[in-house]
Amino acid sequence: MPDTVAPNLVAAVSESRHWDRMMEMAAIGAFTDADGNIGVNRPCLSELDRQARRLLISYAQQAGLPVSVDALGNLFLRHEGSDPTLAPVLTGSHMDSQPNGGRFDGIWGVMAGLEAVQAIRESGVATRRAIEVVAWTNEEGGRFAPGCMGSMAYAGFAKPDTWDAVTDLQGVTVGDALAEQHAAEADLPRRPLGVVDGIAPHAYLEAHIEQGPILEMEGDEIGIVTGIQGSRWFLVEIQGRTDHAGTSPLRIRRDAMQDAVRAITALNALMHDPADVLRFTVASMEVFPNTSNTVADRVRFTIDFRHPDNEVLQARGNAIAGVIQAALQTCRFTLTERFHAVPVNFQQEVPAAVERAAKAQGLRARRMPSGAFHDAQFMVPLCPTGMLFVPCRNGVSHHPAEYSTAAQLAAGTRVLAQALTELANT
Ligand code: HGY
Ligand code: MN
Ligand code: MN
Repeated sequence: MPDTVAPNLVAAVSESRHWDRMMEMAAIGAFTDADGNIGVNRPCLSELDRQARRLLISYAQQAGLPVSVDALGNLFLRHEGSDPTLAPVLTGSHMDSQPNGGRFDGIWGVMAGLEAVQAIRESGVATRRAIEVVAWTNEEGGRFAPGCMGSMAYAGFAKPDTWDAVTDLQGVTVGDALAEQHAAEADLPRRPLGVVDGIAPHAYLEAHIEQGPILEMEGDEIGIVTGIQGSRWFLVEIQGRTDHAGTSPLRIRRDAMQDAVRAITALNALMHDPADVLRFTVASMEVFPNTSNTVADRVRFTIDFRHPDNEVLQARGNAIAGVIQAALQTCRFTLTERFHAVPVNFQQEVPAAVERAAKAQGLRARRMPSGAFHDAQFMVPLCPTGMLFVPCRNGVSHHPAEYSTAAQLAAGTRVLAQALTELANT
């Protein structure tokens, strides 16, 4: 597509309709925090998730988009192209949120895809290829670890039943939660999981809030995402013995809490990076039996480790077990790797289409990597893949204060609509 704006397409993107729908969606799982911020807690495969999906389906029906769902619960809205023999272009993101999440992470990419496709249809702009808007199951990994289950299974990184036995904190398994979802959505047409008859998508473009401060700080309106850093998740369990806090001498204790502190301190040293590029986070911990006057016999904690350089990601990640072993004084431990996403660089086609659309629409755009992982990470081996970002206030995300304006979301959606149109006509 030449570097020109498709004026009727850009005009067909409705800022007010898009914002109103975003706020209607944000009401599902909404809560207000102590500072008055409105957040969202919408776990994957929950009743709230199903309410949000039903609302999305109602919007799709208004727009004339048939829906379908696959074995992992990935939900697809389809806009037919003029040539059904051609592979479709995919766009979308996720609808599940963090437990203390915001109103824009993930869901904006799904709603922007819907608004972009609806604008394409209302503007009469023709596309040779179909465009499918997808809502991926469990991107966050908050309720069930790991994240990106739906996109990993779709792209063939894992078999669909890989996580069936994984449980949430209430002991519900992924298998049971998925079965409940399928039963509640039995009216939706089922589609095969993943690439069918070898026909991979022609391209994948995901719209997402930046979740960082760069665009806002630099006064840019669109992020042309060049790639995504690598992420590795681990679960560590330190195993000791319970004892009475008042009677057991320290010299005989096998205190899982004390050894967990030693292990985390040693891991901080392993993960030290003066350049502050490496990301190392321990943010979830369970203590057993978790009473003040009984020595802990088990402590479970999570590791979220990220880096853009795969050599560092592999070397430091593979050193974790030895560092923990050396740090423990009286306990044993187990280490389970739950997520492993290598760094990806997007092929040039999709970022170039985003850049052309942003330029044609007179928007300030910058090329930048993503610190957050996304479903797009797993689409790269399948097809030309890319993402576009819009700014979010103070770069805040995974928090109720997460915020982007109606104008920012509409600008991102107009770029998405134009880039999707170009990709669907190549
Ligand atoms: O954790 C992440 O990077 C993503 O926001 N789920
Ligand atoms: Mn996200
Ligand atoms: Mn997120």
